[in-house]
Amino acid sequence: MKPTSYTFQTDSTLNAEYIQYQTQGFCVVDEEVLSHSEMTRLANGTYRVMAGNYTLDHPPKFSNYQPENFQSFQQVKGLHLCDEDILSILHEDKLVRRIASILGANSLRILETAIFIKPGFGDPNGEIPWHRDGDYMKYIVEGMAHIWIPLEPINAINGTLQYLPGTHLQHRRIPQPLPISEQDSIHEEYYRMMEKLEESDRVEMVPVDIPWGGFSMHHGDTIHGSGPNYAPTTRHAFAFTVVTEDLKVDPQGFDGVQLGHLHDLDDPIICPKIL
Ligand SMILES: O=C(O)CCC(=O)C(=O)O
Repeated sequence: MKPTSYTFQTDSTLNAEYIQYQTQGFCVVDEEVLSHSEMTRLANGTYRVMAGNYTLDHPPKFSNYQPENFQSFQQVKGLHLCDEDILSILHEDKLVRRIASILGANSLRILETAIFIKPGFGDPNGEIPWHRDGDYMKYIVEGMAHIWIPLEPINAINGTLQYLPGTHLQHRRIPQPLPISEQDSIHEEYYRMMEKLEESDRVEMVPVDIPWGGFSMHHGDTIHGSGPNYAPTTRHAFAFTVVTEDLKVDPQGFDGVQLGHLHDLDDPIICPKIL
């Protein structure tokens, strides 16, 4: 099956986004929810943290970022603890209410924040292999979602996120991707997974187009990844994880991220309430 470029139309009734999220396991908001000045503040706050300048006097929880490394995918986590502007943008009413409406949630708390830095010039080391976030966070059983805000307008050329729709649903939980370290490339792995399936069970690979100020959201069990960035510039995407009032935890569940989330859930500074 040939991958196709795909952009969801945002319906004027927000309920359509809720249905899309429930049935596809992701939702793309391809319109300016955050304004030009809010995006500038979010981007500048992120670049400040990457440069080691923390307006909230706190370093990130995790970072493998090295400014001289233009060849591999890098990430920094826990940015809302470091920068005032980042924290304030994540409280923006328009953003928070849109996320809540997509999830059908009444209350939201931030569990984690991250910046994903992808090198340009089509470097294959910039690829993010197919994975389910939930596989690394088995201690969250229910009530979690991931929001991905590209800091540059993004599409299939500059390393956008790609989803395999419907793969969050229990009866569609095939195919399981190979472990990240064993995948050759997202295209090869996609064809390997799909060829195991009957034609009617195969799913499209969906690269998302998002303008500046828009975002995408995915369920913890939705398979996703991202391809190379062919632009001559580095690609930056800000992401954050929220938990809702439906949160259910399993303290014995596998913790592949080891950032102390279970311990911090009731800490209003580390996991602030945004709705
Ligand atoms: O930024 C990327 O390319 C990958 C991000 C990702 O895997 C995620 O937000 O869960």
